[in-house]
Amino acid sequence: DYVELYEQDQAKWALIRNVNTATKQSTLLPGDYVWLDLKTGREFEVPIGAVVKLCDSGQIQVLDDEGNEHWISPQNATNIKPMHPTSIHGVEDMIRLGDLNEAGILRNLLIRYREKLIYSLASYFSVYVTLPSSFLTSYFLFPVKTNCGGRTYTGSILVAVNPYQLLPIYTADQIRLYTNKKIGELPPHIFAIADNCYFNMQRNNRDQCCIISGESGAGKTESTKLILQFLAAISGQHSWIEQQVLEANPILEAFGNAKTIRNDNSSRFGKYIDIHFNKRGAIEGAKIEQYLLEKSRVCRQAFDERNYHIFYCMLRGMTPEEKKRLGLSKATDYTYLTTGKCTVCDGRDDLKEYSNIRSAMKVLMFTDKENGEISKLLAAILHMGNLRYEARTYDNLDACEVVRCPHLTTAATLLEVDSKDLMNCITSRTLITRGETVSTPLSIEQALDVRDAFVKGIYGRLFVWIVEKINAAIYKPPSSQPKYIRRSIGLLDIFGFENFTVNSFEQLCINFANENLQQFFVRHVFKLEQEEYNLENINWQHIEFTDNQDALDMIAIKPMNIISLIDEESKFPKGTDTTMLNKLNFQHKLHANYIPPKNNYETQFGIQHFAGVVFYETRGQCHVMLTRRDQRVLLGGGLAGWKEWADTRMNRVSVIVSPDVTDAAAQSHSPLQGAAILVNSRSSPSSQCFLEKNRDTLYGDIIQLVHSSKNKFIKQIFQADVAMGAETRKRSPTLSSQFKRSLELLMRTLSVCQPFFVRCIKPNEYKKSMSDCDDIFCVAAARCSYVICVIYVSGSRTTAEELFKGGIRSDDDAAEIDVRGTGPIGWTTSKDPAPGEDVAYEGRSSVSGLVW
Ligand code: AOV
Ligand code: MG
Repeated sequence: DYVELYEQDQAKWALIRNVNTATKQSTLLPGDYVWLDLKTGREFEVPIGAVVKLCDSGQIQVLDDEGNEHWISPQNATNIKPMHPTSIHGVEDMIRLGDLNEAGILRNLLIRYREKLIYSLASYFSVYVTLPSSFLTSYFLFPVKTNCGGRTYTGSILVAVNPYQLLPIYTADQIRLYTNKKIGELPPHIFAIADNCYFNMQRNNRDQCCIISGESGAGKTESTKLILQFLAAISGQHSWIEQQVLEANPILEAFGNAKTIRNDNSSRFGKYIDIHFNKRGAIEGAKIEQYLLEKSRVCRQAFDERNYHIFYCMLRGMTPEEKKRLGLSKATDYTYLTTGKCTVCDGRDDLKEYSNIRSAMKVLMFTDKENGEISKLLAAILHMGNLRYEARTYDNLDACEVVRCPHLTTAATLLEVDSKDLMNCITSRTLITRGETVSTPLSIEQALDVRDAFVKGIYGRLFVWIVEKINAAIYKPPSSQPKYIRRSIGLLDIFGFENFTVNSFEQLCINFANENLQQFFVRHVFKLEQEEYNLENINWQHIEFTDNQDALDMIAIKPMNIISLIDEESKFPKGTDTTMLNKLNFQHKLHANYIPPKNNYETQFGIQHFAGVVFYETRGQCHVMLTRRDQRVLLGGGLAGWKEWADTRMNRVSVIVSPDVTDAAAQSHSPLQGAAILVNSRSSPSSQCFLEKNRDTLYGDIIQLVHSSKNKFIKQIFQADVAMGAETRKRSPTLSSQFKRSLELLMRTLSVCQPFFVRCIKPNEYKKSMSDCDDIFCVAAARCSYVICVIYVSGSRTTAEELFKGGIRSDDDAAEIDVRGTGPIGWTTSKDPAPGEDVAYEGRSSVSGLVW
């Protein structure tokens, strides 16, 4: 049908085109629709739709889609083109667009969105997209004319634009309406995808999967939940197991989601839910796979972001007695919950959520005892975060002590360890050299790192335990009945492509995952199709497409790939960020997808991903740190917000400049004032750097401490670590190799399924509903969602450098520091301090900055 429609449209279109070229603009009449290419020079520029209002003595007045009027003179006639009839009111399946280009797709999404039609289809049996070297994407039609082997279409991508409001389209009636229909029979809907998954599974006796992608806040998690809801409704009889599968979500979200600047309920982990169906097509169980929880969030959040929901819910929802038992008070009292200066989230009721979480946990068979143990660990984390340190010097070594306070003893009690042992563990480190054990003190910075690593270790393992617990309730091993093979539908809700001001190891992993998915998509839509057509001797026009195989090879597949080099360096005792970067450069500097640092000072490397270039910072975060000899903190002015946080953290001020400094923070804190020295941790031992993040190991002392605990639960979640022994632990798989392996497994699972693709799109950056549709309407988002094969460069590039533009001035003008910067987090002072040097500004009170 599509071919026919396409041909009809083409014929009409050719007619219009001929008429127009023959008579130029004179054919335009009021009421006609046109494309207007305004050439404003904006970054993401595409022609915009407009309607002709007046034609007056050669001039044409038009009203564009954004409501602006323009006068166009015939000289500018090249900027104006008639619109294809299909683009005027929009079409459900974008393959039908006569103007099948970026502008056409975007306008189609826009006008449908304005009518609250958030779903559209992009059938790809005949449309595909290619990305030429120019920025604008061009489109080719793929006319499949001959024998299609009985196929009506190859597949469709569902495009979903986030409505940011509850639409009345998810009712039981709608579920019934969409049950057992062909795609295209009813208006596009997420339920249509779910329905097709289900009936395809039944009809073809094949496993299905649904790959849901899009940038943060675009609606992936909500789409996943809607598909689950649909499947639960059509599969059956409101069984206990169905309810359990549905109730797994609130628990996962409580522990794995958080408010970020992009999404109030952002998933900070990836997940694959495999839903199993029995012979009769009823849900008989499910299995959840989780990927790479963002652990750093437990200790630190960017401005205006929160820690994981569970902490705030717990503090709002627990009874006073429960809180008393755990020594807890309110969210604002905890350092770990306030580094983003935000403890509440509009539109979220933490109190109500807490009771939902608790009841979900009941459904999934968490015992009261287990819940109690989980709360104890969460409380211990909060107490640990409130510990304060004081600097000391022993034998000329930098050392520190934990200031005696109730938090230390409470944390120790909750973890059921000796408080002295706990203190020793986080202020010193045992080294074994030539059979002798020596205890060396840790500096404040190292001590903070060790403590944070411990806390992240606890939370990460707790999360894994929770997922296992859920699986224990919902997963049923396949029955041993010989004839029947159980069928399943898998839903993949993974973190989208990320490109921040400063990107680190996590972004590399996330983007690597997205490269994999893109390759899967490309293979499925283009490569395999072509091979099949060749086999079937179908006459098809050669199509070009952007294959990201090269990038993927460089990142993780070919010998000496980036991940393997990072891994090798992580295992190498003398490896540092610098040696790692050198190896990467040496190996890949000539690769088309690799962008080496411009000079020896730069500490970042770039990768040309399918969705744009991303620069990865190999070094730890850079710090602003400031002390005065009398320990009085000098930061003031615009940094007030950060100061409080820093104050509670330690006597000295340490402000993390990046990547935590967000655009929002920059606005509210600029101009930054206060004496500050931007300190750069060139060879930081900090857990923030690439290699350390990849190693992801805990010191033996910590494991020893856990081993000594009387708390069975913590011992259980650390079981594997304790069992390992020091030597094996050193050789235990790095984070990236684990992640790579789980991705390989995932890709293998997906490759035997029939896939469906859902591309979620975010209409604006403000988490707002219909009224606020970005003027350029998410061109960037559309790209990122690969509706249009993507180029996406994340919006603004606020860097520490810009942030500190104009220099930082101290309260008493003690030192004026000119922060010029070489890279995004580069810095210089009027007198460059060397790492480790204590800089005092002569003749000016007693300001000093410590460089480390
Ligand atoms: P994400 O999963 O794609 O982001 P979500 O699915 O959490 O994004 O969606 C973000 C928010 O958008 C939700 O909390 C809803 O308020 C709203 N929303 C999304 N889809 C719908 C819909 N169909 N109807 C109504 N509201 C919707 V992230 O997890 O951050 O990448 O890591
Ligand atoms: Mg999500």
